[in-house]
Amino acid sequence: MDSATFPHIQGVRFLVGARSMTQLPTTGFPEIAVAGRSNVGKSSLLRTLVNQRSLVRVSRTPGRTREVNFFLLESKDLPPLHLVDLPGYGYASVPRSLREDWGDFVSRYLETSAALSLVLLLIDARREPGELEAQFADWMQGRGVRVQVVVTKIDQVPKTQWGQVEARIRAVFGNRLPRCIFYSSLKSIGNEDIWRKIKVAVNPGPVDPGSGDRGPADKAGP
Ligand SMILES: Nc1nc2c(ncn2[C@@H]2O[C@H](COP(=O)(O)OP(=O)(O)OP(=O)(O)O)[C@@H](O)[C@H]2O)c(=O)[nH]1
Ligand SMILES: [Mg+2]
Repeated sequence: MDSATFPHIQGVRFLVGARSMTQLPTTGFPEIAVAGRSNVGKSSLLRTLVNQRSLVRVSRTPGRTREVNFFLLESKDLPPLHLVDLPGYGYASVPRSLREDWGDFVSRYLETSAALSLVLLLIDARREPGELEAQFADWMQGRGVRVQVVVTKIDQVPKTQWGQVEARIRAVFGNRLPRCIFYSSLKSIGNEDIWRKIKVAVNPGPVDPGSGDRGPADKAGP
């Protein structure tokens, strides 16, 4: 799959910055959400993925994305879908009341959206993945949503150490999740891998046994 030609994007536009359940889009298009700590590179990933520098505001100061931002992506190769930029979590200096507000709404959205097809869970290559990430992945998988770990800012780590980064991720998530994707907005690394996951998530066909994907259909409990 050539990242320059897949998908053939016809249009991407900002739909809404939702702060409450009543503001969520109602079209039912599949949703691809980007989650992770503040400053991990969520907004950067989205604008690199769709190749539109001006699309999503990138933070100069962490904690900048405050709404659940919905973008409509139309392409020749995929059904219309929503890309969803979530507020970062774990940003300590945001006033507690605001954090709780966002938390409530964001949690309710993540818990209840029937259209949520895939969550890209971003982890900074230079940070240890923690309990928050593990809990988040369990929560999403528990409700049948695919989770893909994306290791961001991989340009900051020499290639000889990528194996160690992957081992640290595996130590936290074990085999519950498919292999992580290494990503860099700066160097445009990993876009193809992400599009491949999105394609599978919005067109769930038979599961490729080699892919390590654990979608809702193949997630039989013990
Ligand atoms: N070196 C490097 N820096 C990056 C990369 N992606 C993002 N950054 C930088 O990381 C900072 C945060 O990026 P954002 O995309 O705004 O992060 P975010 O997760 O959306 O942040 P919040 O909206 O605050 O939660 C910015 O200064 C970016 O320039 C990358 O691939 N490599
Ligand atoms: Mg952001």
